[in-house]
Amino acid sequence: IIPNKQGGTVLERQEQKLKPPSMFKVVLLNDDFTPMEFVIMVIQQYFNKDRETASQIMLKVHRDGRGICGVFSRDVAATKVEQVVTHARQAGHPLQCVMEEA
Ligand code: TYC
Repeated sequence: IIPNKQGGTVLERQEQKLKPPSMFKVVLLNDDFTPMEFVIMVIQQYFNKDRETASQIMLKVHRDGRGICGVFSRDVAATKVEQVVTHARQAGHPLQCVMEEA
C-alpha cells in the first residue's frame, strides 16, 4: 500500500519472493523391543502404505537402523511423529519416530 499525492493510497502488486515451504522426512528408528507386526501396522495406518510396502520399510529399519516413511510439510510431519509416538507409548513400545529437514 503506497501513499499518493492526493492523500490517498494505491495498492501495488507484491513481489513474489516467498520461499517454497521446507519439507521434512519422517523417519522410524530401530529398537530391540517393538514387535515387527506393530511397526508394520503403524506404517500402514499413519503413512498410507499397503502391507507389502510397510513390511519392506519395517525390514529396512530393522536392518539399517532407520528408514523414511514419507516426506511432508512441517506441520504434517510433526503431527505424524506425535501420533506414532503416542500410539507406541499407549501400546507400551519404545518405538522412536523423528522428523528431519529433507
Ligand atoms: N527390531 C525390532 C524387532 O526385532 C523390529 C523393529 C523394526 C522395531 C522397526 C522398530 O522401527 C522399528 N522386534
